[in-house]
Amino acid sequence: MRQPLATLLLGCAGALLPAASRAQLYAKNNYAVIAAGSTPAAVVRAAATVTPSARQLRWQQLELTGFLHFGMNTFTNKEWGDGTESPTLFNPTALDAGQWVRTCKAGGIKQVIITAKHHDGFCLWPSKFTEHSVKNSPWKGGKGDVVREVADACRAQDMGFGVYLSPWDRNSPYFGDSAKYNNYFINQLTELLTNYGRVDEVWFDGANGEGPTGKKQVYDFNRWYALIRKLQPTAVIAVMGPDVRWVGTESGEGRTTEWSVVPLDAQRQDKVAANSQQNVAFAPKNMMGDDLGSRAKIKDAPALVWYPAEVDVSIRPGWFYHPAEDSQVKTPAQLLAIYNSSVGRNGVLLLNIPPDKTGLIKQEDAASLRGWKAALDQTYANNLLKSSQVSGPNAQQGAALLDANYATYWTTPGRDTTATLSFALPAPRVFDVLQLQENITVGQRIERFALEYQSGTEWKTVATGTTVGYKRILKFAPVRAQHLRLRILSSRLNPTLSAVGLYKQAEAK
Ligand code: FUL
Repeated sequence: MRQPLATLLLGCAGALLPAASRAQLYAKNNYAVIAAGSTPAAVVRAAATVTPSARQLRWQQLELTGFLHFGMNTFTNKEWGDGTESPTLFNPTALDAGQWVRTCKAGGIKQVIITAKHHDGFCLWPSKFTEHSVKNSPWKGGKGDVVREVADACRAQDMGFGVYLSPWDRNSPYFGDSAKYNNYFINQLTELLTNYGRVDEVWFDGANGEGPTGKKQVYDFNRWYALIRKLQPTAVIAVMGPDVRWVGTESGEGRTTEWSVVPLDAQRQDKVAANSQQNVAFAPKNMMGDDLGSRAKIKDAPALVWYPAEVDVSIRPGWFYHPAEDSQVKTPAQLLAIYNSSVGRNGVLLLNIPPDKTGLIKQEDAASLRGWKAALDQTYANNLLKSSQVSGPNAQQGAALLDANYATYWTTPGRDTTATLSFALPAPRVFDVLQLQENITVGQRIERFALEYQSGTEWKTVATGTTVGYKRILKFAPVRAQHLRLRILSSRLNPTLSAVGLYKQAEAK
């Protein structure tokens, strides 16, 4: 049964959203309500014209964001604290948020998120609403504010700034007393959203390890979202939020078929929570369904939303710093593989780099980030298609495929669902990476494609893929060729491409 829009859009938690809050939560063309009796073809066309909001587009174009897990767990050497830890344990001796942001920036990261409050409830800022915070720690004589230091460093270094605020709070006496805790949470959010300048991302974790006999807290998400939209209208709200979807794994591997347009059901808070961490014995979670937005998945959806994937993974085995993991920092080559399977699969990578007990990111992590960035820069410095001759439908738009401007793009003249673009290089070249970008400002459309090269009189397949979205990267065994063709084998509406590139992947050292 189809339902009216009012009950659909984030009415999922049970509440009915008034028109004013709906307008605040979603942007125009950010969702599509499917009329009762729509044909499968009409649903597919509707899906092809859902587009990101301005805040989602900005976020997607960052490609690389950083997570800074730092807090009480750093000092107790744990992943999940239980909230009984004494604030006196928090005492970094050399904390330098400037170094955190610089190190992330040197790795190509464009925005960082600080764990302002993790599940143990300890606040990295001197919240007026609890004693469980840095204000009762020996650090800077109780006058310190980690959130401020990170926010200031981001502003000084032209980096985006985000906050992680755990809904699950194992310290707060209000947790489980729903109305009181929601007010407490609103007060904390207000502090974070009003005292630190612009906030670009608010990250709500779905984790909750209370178990069946534990405290039952009903979060008033819609009230939290309305506050964020009012105080920080350009911030994306991630995971337990309407703008950014958790990809479903903490491995760094996104789906090979990743649609940013999915049935609205994917935003149901109870579903997100059920798929999040629930076990106090911490283990990275893996909750990947293979595909969320194919024709089969959307055909009966009452509404579709632009809800893109964020791939979060730690540079170390744990989210927080542990000395025993110094030898297990991911190598530049591992980070490169993660880049290909996250950014290269229509996702944004959220890479966690945890500062240590002194309050600094370790040299091991910084060196890996530098090596990774050098390999990325070297790989993508030279698009081998740059001086090729492009032929096919609307070939006069070929320059748009090869320039560095995302906003300019190629498309077919009609409402085609297939197309072939041919590229003739001045001479044969060796490559092992294909990179494609759709212009998502008009929608995500491509469903299947193949890259082929000419070998004598034959055309041979180099690689095939399904979705493209904001960015798709395919890595394959090196091929030497001069004549290539990109075949779009299926598209929901006339396909668009902002960029096509062939590269030779540099070695990561
Ligand atoms: C999970 C949390 O339980 C982990 O501690 C970590 O913060 C990760 C990013 O999200 O749900």
